[in-house]
Amino acid sequence: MNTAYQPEVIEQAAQKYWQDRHSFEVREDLSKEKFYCLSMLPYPSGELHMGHVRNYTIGDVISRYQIMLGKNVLQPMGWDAFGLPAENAAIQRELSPHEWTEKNIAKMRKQFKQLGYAYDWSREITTCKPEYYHWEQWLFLKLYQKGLAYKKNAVVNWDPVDGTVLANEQVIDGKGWRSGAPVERREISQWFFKITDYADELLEGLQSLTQWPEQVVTMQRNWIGRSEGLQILFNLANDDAEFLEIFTTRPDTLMGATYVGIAFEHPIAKKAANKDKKIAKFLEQCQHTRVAEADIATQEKLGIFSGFYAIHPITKKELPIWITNFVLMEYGTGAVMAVPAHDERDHEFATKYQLPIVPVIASAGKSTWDYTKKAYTDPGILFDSGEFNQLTSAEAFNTIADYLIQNKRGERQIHFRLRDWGISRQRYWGTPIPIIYCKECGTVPVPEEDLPVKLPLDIIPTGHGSPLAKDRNFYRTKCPQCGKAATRETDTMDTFVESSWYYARYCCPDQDQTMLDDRAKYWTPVDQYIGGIEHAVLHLLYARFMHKLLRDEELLNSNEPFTRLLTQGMVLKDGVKMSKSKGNVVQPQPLIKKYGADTVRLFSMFAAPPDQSLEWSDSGVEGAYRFLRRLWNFAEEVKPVVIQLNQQALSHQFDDAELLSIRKQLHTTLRQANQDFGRNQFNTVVSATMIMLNLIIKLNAKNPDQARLITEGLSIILRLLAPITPHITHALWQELDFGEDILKSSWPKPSSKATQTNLIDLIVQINGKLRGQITVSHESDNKQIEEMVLQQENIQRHLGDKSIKKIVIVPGKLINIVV
Ligand code: ANZ
Ligand code: ZN
Repeated sequence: MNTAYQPEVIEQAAQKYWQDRHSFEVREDLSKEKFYCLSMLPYPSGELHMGHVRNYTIGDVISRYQIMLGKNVLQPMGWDAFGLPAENAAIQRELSPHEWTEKNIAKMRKQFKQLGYAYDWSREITTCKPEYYHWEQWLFLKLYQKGLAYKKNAVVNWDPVDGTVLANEQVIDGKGWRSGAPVERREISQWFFKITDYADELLEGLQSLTQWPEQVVTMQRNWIGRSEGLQILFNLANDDAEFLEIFTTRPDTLMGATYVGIAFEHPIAKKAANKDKKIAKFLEQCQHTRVAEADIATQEKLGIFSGFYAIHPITKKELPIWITNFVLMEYGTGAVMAVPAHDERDHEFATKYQLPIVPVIASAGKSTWDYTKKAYTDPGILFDSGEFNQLTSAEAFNTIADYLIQNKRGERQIHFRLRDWGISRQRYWGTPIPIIYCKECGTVPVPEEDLPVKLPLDIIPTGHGSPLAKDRNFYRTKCPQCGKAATRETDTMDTFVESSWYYARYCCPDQDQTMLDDRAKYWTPVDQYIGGIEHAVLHLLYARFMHKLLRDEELLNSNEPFTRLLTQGMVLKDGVKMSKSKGNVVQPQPLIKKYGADTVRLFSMFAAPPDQSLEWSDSGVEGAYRFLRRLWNFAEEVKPVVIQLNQQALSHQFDDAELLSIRKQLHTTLRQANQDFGRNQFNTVVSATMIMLNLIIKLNAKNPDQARLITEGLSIILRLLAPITPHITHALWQELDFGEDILKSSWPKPSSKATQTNLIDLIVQINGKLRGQITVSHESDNKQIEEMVLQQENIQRHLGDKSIKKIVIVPGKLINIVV
């Protein structure tokens, strides 16, 4: 009796099979090659969306494929459980973030299990648990000892009504998200990790990441932003003792400098403001409209003349000093020599404020470039530059640099765009920073043996003030040095800290004596990491930094955390990103219910290559389901014959040309599919299995030779699909008696004998028009070939009842039927 395809039944059975046998729980095993496959851990929002499904299915396909290749595969899962959404939800619903988070995790874990992901659940990590953040605090102390964690003043968004610091996401159009009050910028003391100490290594390490998307490597390189240049000293006019330093990467343009630009926080700007109310007002305005660094380039350029002049170090001319909103205080020296003829920003500003534009560089001596319209920013040859005329930009860089250095007016410098990582958050739902403040002893680190500093769980934040400062039990403590009353740090750590080392902790999640043990050295680096492109810069950079810190603590023994990176494309609906805010989210849950997890997995792998965006399509899901049902029904139909044959099929000698040809197609398709698996191109693997099914479904199972080919074909299709649709393939593998556990079967290899048969493909034409193709044996004579061609269904259709005048055969090439 044939059974119908019932995804619910077979999926539950397969999941139970894996669970009972602990199929995905792994240990270190030196006899096997290890493979660590990791998908970025989710934030437990409570809702699984198609973006998650796609991400986690890609990781699961890769893991299962590697298992079938015989490797020792680790694929863990956990929860990035600290963070603002929990706190916001708690404020809105008046329940503790802890409760909210726990509930969401339970919901999502259940959904993950329904999707059949091959996770080693015994290693599950929840970052808001003390067992986890204990070691983060421990590392903080190590970094503090080394001076790699330190405190300095930094600006925050301050909501004056709620009396609280706001995250950037909580500032909407310059106003607090709850109070609606205009947000102020306040400077407060905060904790930083000294990532800049590792800037050079983080940059150089990029060269070893040959299996990362180039785009991500470029983004990281730009973020680190190494610039070689010159710091130049300018004296101020009317005051020999006063000077100003600028940083430039283009000393070759020095003779074209027409003004100096300074940041509004620059000391000279402050000095100017003391003398002039208009300037003071301008500074205040800058303070309020400050934007993110990324937007500086596009915002309207504003400025005001400071009243001061700088003296050009070579021409001794007086250059006006302008206070501007496009020079950053945090970069270089907070001051630039402006060369409007050769820099776009300087040009835009000079045009707006009618400052002179003096060109000094052209592609070949003098040029036809209209410098009043647009800056010429390429290197070139110098003119109107006195003794430096005729030098190339590169030569001039060095000549001018040497000249200024000799005159003690210049210094070669390397600057990085990268800033130290501000890890302080003035929030409740995060890892407490293990620091105590004592009136007598100052800043005192919590002793290691007092860790973890536990976050109180029973707080329901109100959105006013700092919740941790209000919790007396937490806030008030004793100084570990003098024993007197002291207070705890109420800042918590940026949640990026937890997600920058979790991959290592999965290797030894039960270790309670230290942060990482030798198991972490066995499993790391992660062989394949999968996640969204939105993490291209920060998360990946922080994890790379953390990896180096852990290596320097001798807890790890490699230089980079992730060997190969796949950034999956977005899921779109009608061309726009599927997202809650757009209201176009498709929930996976109802689809799993209707079609089963295998269909959802198959669709998300088939619809596009993993790194490209995927357009959602209901009919595509329907199509995926139909394919699986067709596979199931066919397998059920041929089951009795397959069970009889499945032990011998592979060694059989076929001599029928048509069967040989089909077998050749099966194996060439398999060869391509295997290549595609290797390069994570799963959509074409799926189409390969569709082609294969089409090839064998036409065969007649009653014919013993054809039945053998059906058996071989099915065994290949099932194994190719096993990583993608693990449940149906698990069930059919057993049903057809191929073995007990398809994951333990060997990966199918194309037979070179099958693909190198002495078969040739001939084109079939009717009156010179291409009408088909046939495969014949090398040995077939013309008569046999003619017979075969005329039997072809599509040829018969084209011929209809027309009478054949003659058949021309060009050996090895084509057959032309003349009618
Ligand atoms: C003169 C000049 C002429 C410049 C020219 C460029 C082109 P990167 O490559 O990013 O390091 N600059 C320096 N400090 C700055 C700051 N704090 N805020 C904004 N801009 C600043 O850029 C270095 C260049 O950016 C420097 O070289 C300086 O302008 C500007 F034809 O100096 B340049
Ligand atoms: Zn003390």
